[in-house]
Amino acid sequence: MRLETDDRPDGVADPQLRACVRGRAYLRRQYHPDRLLHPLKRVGERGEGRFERIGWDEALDLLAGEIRRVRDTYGNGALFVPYGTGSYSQINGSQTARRLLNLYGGCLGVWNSYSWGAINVATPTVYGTVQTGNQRQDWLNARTILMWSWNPAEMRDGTNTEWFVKLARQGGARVICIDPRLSMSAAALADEWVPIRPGTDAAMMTAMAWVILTEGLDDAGFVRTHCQGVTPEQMPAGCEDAPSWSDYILGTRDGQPKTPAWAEAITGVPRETIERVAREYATRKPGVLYQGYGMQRRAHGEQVVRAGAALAALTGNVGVSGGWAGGLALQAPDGGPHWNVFPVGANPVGAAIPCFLWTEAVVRGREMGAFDGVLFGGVDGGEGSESATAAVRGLGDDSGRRLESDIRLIWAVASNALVNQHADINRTARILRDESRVEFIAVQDHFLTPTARFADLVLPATTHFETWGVGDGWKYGDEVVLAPPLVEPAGECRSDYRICADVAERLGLGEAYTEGRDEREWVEWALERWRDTRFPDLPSLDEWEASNRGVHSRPVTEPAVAFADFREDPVAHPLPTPSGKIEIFSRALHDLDDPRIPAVPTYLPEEEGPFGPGADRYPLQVLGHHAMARVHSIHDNNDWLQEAFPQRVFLNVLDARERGIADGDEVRVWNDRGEMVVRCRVTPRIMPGVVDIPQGAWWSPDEHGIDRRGSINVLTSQRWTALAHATAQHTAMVQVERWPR
Ligand SMILES: Nc1nc2c(c(=O)[nH]1)N[C@H]1C(S)=C(S)[C@@H](COP(=O)(O)OP(=O)(O)OC[C@H]3O[C@@H](n4cnc5c(=O)[nH]c(N)nc54)[C@H](O)[C@@H]3O)O[C@H]1N2
Ligand SMILES: Nc1nc2c(c(=O)[nH]1)N[C@H]1C(S)=C(S)[C@@H](COP(=O)(O)OP(=O)(O)OC[C@H]3O[C@@H](n4cnc5c(=O)[nH]c(N)nc54)[C@H](O)[C@@H]3O)O[C@H]1N2
Ligand SMILES: [Mo]
Repeated sequence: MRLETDDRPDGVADPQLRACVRGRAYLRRQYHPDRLLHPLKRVGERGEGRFERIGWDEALDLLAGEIRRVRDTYGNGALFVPYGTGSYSQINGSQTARRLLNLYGGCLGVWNSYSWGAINVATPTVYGTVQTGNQRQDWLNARTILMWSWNPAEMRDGTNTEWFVKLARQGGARVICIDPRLSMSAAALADEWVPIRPGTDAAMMTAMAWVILTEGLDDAGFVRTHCQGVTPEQMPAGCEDAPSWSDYILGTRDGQPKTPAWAEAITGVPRETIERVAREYATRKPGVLYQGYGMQRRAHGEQVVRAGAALAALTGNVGVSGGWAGGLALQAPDGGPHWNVFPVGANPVGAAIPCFLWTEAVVRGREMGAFDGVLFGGVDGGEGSESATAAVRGLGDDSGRRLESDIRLIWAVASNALVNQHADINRTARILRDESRVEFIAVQDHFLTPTARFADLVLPATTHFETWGVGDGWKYGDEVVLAPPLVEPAGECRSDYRICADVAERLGLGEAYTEGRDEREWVEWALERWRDTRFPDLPSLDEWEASNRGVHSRPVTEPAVAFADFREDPVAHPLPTPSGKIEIFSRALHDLDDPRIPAVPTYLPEEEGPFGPGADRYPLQVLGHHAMARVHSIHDNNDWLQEAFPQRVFLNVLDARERGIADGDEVRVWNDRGEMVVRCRVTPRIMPGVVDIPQGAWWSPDEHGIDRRGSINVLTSQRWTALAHATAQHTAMVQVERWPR
């Protein structure tokens, strides 16, 4: 079989979905000699990776039997399907297992994501919704674009997103990239790179606000009519004495004006640069301050989200064409192509943990309540304003309710987040090895991943080339993508849907699960849903198949602008916030009365950071960016991509010289949580004091437990953010030395 890219006619309203390097290299993965071909049962110790081949009947009996046993012993709340993004097809991936367990009386739910944990919760505290984005075509109207912690040239943020930035720049926008790394985006898309010390962006943003306020560059009219809490006159009733955002910026209460000089010492960005970027953003309007997610996967991730959105409001860039409100920025007005139509059903257990806290739910589930971010009462699922707002409400009010059980059974479908993608791998591995905690682990994947090595039962799944599927454009773009089976399943592989249907049969739920449909009929079912909602012209599946095309799109001729009606008339079209305005001061946060969750956007220093107590032993900040070679851990075993993008520890020339390290040397990277030995790349494309280990390499410990492949999560920590209970994986400090010493 050959793979080709989309070659429909091209244009701004309806661009071709141009294949990325990972897509083009997919055949090497599809026909990989290490594909799982048969069900496997563990024979060695858990995590050791020794298995024996078994038949499908034995495998399905075992899984169904364990689900029943654990349910009967501990209740449905002991069953758990972890976060997993491996499949973006409606009828494959983890939702197929969720549907089954929900029919079987439910399971412990998850909400939020590893991707957008903090931004998903922080955005509604400002705007009341996560649908804060204009459609990308509108970037062509921008005059300034700040790519803040945003790297779309390398990380796929909707197909063609980087192309739209390029077009905007060709049309006259000035583009500035603010990132500790001279990323591919900084190199290829930007006029200027501003390196910044990781975790300090909120300080630079605050100093920009200082410049804008003290030089009178703010849009005072917009602030007066559309915002809450920028100035002391704008405080909500009952909070008149609390500090407003300008009190914080000007230092009227704490005596510290947040000047560019103040921020320079924190961020490492020269004060003149901060002043210039502030003036440019406030005067070269309209402007986009795009908030990437790298900087919110950190200890105080919520603050940087709120600060960036506040800058957009302060400069009146909200609700205008060419502007950008900031925040999570799903497309207005309806969230864009980002839906799950496959019916997982209601979860009778009615409790969902923040996805990042699953190891906590293994160790101390029965102690976990709303203060741990647990949502009770039926709010389940991934992202969304509803769950985010419910979580904030829940923090302040502990009803005394707890989870009914610790996690006792894990069924991981399309997930490498049990081990590889979750933080602090060595800790996770210790927890999973203890069979007195999680009693049964089933993993469904294409390869024996680091997660699958911890399974008691491994089930081989088909790839999206081997079964029916259908997906959408993910976040930006407006299209439905059909994925028909193109090749026969490898070995004995079965689709996720078929596996779940067969387990359902054994639990007496066969008919309830399938409703009489096979994979193809569920695709038809999904198309009908979309035809009734967003894509009225969607062909029938028969017609679509006959056309021999894979993509159905809805051209964007008049790009939507988020909050345009609110901008026009804030009284007639209030925001879904408590005040109806943009809440720079949030009363809901104020009422939490927690210094880690201030009511106005605030720079909070990271405890594990260059100014923190451990910096003498571990002086370097470590990041793991989303790299071109992989989708997380997917493709780590793809030889073409490995050849083009070998895994390296990226290290600045000055840091290397200080340690006697030369380009290409093996280096040891370590902290108290773990260590690795990998080759390094010495480069000026990362700022001094920061090292980058692209996330997603498969954890490969040697006999001493030292990772030999560069799997960053041996170094990251299980710390979560205060408000969202979101992952803070990018906040970690390490030391580096030449290896062998
Ligand atoms: N090729 C590829 N594309 C992907 C993925 C992939 O694995 N591979 N994963 C997809 C998924 S699921 C997601 S959630 C998204 C993730 O998208 P992001 O989270 O936005 O990606 P990251 O690479 O983590 O971070 C973006 C940039 O932020 C920088 N950065 C890190 N910390 C800081 C900081 O403190 N301050 C500043 N200013 N910059 C910082 C990094 O150097 C990086 O260049 O990507 C999606 N697209
Ligand atoms: N340090 C650090 N850690 C991170 C991040 C970071 O920035 N830094 N990013 C985080 C983010 S944003 C995310 S989204 C997570 C991602 O974490 P995961 O969702 O675990 O993502 P993947 O590593 O891509 O693992 C997906 C697995 O699904 C399998 N798979 C693919 N298709 C199918 C299918 O159709 N069926 C089945 N059964 N299996 C399939 C793949 O082989 C792969 O093993 O990682 C998080 N971890
Ligand atoms: Mo993600």
